[in-house]
Amino acid sequence: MSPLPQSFGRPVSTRLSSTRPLPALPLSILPLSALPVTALGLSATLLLASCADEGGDANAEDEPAAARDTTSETEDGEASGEDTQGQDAQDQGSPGQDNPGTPFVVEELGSYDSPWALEFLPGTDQLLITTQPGELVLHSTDTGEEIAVSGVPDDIVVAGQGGLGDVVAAPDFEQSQRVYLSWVSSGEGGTGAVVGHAQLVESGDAAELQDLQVIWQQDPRAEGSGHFSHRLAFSPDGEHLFITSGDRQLLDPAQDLSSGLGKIMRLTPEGDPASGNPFADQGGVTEEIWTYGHRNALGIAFDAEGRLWSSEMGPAGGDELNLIEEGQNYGWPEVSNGSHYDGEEIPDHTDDDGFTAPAASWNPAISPGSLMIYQGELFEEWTGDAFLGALSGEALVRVGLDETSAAEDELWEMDARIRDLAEAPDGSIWLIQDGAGAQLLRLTPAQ
Ligand SMILES: [Ca+2]
Ligand SMILES: [Ca+2]
Repeated sequence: MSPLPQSFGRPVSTRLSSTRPLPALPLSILPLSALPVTALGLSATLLLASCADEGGDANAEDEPAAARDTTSETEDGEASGEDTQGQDAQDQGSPGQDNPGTPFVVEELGSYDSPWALEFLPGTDQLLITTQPGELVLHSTDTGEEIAVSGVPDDIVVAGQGGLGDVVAAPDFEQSQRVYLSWVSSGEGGTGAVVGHAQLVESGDAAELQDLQVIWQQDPRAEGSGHFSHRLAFSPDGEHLFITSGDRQLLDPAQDLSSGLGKIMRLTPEGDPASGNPFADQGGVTEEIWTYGHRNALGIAFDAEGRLWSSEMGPAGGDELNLIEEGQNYGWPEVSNGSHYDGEEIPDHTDDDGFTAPAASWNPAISPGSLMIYQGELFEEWTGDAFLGALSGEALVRVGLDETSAAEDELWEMDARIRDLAEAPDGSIWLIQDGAGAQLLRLTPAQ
């Protein structure tokens, strides 16, 4: 494989995706001369995409025999960690680095083993960090001091894409000190994501979770260790908890309203189906469903106007950013702007196929592992924009949003898989890399 591009945070200005209703522009038909600065990055992405196919095949034995949507142990078919980080990656993220032409300065603030989620705790100077193997770390943004939080769930299954997952603060965190966590556990039928809440109690230089209660269980469980999704978001009014529930690489359940897989759920803060859900009259797990036809939605976030967006990892190509609206069917696995890993084409989204098309899509894949919608003012040009952290794409992607459409505006190569991102209270943007030795990064405007 050719070496990956060496620049760090290099700006790439071209648009790789379309705005609805224009069809996605397949990069493969662009003449080489039409590929600007991004050529290196695109080539690398294409190369990685082909590796992903091999990874999928090589690891097929890990997956259910019935599943054809096989990938290796990470969501996007890539090996995580050192294998995919260029030799120079560690050298290029030196604290306070300011690359000419890049609108941000990058500081490295710590190193973690396979981190998964970041959450700034309202009313504090603290950041919570989860790691897939099951650590919960309280990081002081003032001093950099860290506390390992005790009392994390003791039934976490760490395998494949499974482990400790997302963390969000309850809407009333400043009064309740309640946090919500997702993780993977096992039981009859296999593994599945669960969501629970607990009180985060600090005393002196220690912190622990107390009164941990599981409030939601992905239904059904399934064999294998892929596509749990289990990202969490609260509605701005604090009334509803949204959970992404992946298709577990089983594909067809995403279209089956009697299955809880391949869905986005809308619940009360106590984990019950929210009243007014679109399929509530069908009972059972169907009562929880807000939208369906999803594959592996690893990002979910509200914008300042109260619209809900979700990023979704597609198969070979076909990554999506979707505007999430009640009762809509987002098409997986019937339609996708990508293809199956074995090369078989899946019909693309069209205007009249009865499915809700993505607001933006990517082909080749960037593998969005996270979504944040920027509401700060420190980066004054970016208020209201969506940011995606790309795993195989090893990039930070900025997407302009309007009421129903979206278009990629900028892509900065970060030379490392990006697992999650969050906006700090001061408007700085924090990223965390993926895999072993993953760095916590703080981005502030370049002077
Ligand atoms: Ca779709
Ligand atoms: Ca397709």
